Amino acid sequence: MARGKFASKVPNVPKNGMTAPTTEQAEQLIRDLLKRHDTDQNGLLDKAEVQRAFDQLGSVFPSYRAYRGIKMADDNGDGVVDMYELEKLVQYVKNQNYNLTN
Ligand SMILES: [Ca+2]
Ligand SMILES: [Ca+2]
Repeated sequence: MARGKFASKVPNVPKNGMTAPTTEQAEQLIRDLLKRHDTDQNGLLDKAEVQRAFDQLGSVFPSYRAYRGIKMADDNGDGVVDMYELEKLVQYVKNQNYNLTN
């Protein structure tokens, strides 16, 4: 692992000026958070589970975000996010710039 590479990456700096986690850290935080919300542990995130994840992230419209996030990530169109589609949902969440340090 070339650790030095990360130093040249500019992380998303939130407007409040606090130090943001690196992109990789942020993605890992989001991934962990989403997986924790697979409450029935069937390896799939349904809308209710994704909605609770957005709720925890502080989304004002967790229901809307869950709908949009699943629509974007759901490659096979079964209405739930599997662990292969999870990475797309991670990207979606990351692009919303939630404060992940809470
Ligand atoms: Ca589930
Ligand atoms: Ca799917």
